[in-house]
Amino acid sequence: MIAPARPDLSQLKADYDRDGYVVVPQLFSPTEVAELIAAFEAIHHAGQSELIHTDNIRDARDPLAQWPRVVHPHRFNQTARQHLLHPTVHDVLKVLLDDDEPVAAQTMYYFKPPGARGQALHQDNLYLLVKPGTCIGAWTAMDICDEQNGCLLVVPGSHLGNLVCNQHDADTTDSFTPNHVPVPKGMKVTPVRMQPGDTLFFHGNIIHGSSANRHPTRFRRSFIGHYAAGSLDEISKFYLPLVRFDGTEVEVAAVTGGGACGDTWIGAAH
Ligand SMILES: O=C(O)CCC(=O)C(=O)O
Repeated sequence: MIAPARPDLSQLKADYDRDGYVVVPQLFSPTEVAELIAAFEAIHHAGQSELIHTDNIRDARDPLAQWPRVVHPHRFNQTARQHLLHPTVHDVLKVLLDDDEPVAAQTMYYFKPPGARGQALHQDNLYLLVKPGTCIGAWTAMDICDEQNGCLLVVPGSHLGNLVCNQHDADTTDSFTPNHVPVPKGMKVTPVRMQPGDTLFFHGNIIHGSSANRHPTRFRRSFIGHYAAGSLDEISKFYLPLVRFDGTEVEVAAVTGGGACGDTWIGAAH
């Protein structure tokens, strides 16, 4: 097997600063992808995915009721924790964070089976409330992701704007979240097509989301970590304790409000 080339970190940083996101192809090896898929199949079949989220599920036949996403699996599953702290993810984050040592705040795993609704356009730092605003997501594809099965959508350059608290109603036939952030004038929604093992790094202020999985048979599984610069002052309480890349845990000041990405936002004491 040909080992994936080490990413050109200075080019990644330039692209990330300009667009608010960047994809590192094949950051996770086929073995690592297979380990994650197996771990989350087991979590699903053990019923550990029904943690805290209702996700505006309609009824028991809703694909999201049958395959609920998993939030914070690093708190109870070693495979999730180990991949959250992946050494290459660390190296990329460190460059994107101008050499600040990253800390991990959240893991999520989306199964997104055929027919599942997506997540309307939003900005993650409205949920994490990281201050200063250094929040970064690392979203790794477990399957081929494209427009048919509801790949991630980003609005390049939108990370340079502020958080938009005044949101609009979303189309809840396409999204399990009820609100969306409008696309700023002159900007465009761009689909991010990915292969299994590719990791998309995206800024906490970038407007992003996904549409429903309209493919008749393909899942769109993804493993997601959220991170911040270790010099942060505060974060929403939901994300504490944070985890350093050496595995130790750390507390910082907790902000009221925020919550798991995708939960209806209940407002924060800014
Ligand atoms: O995977 C998706 O459809 C949305 C994920 C997302 O918005 C996020 O990880 O912040």
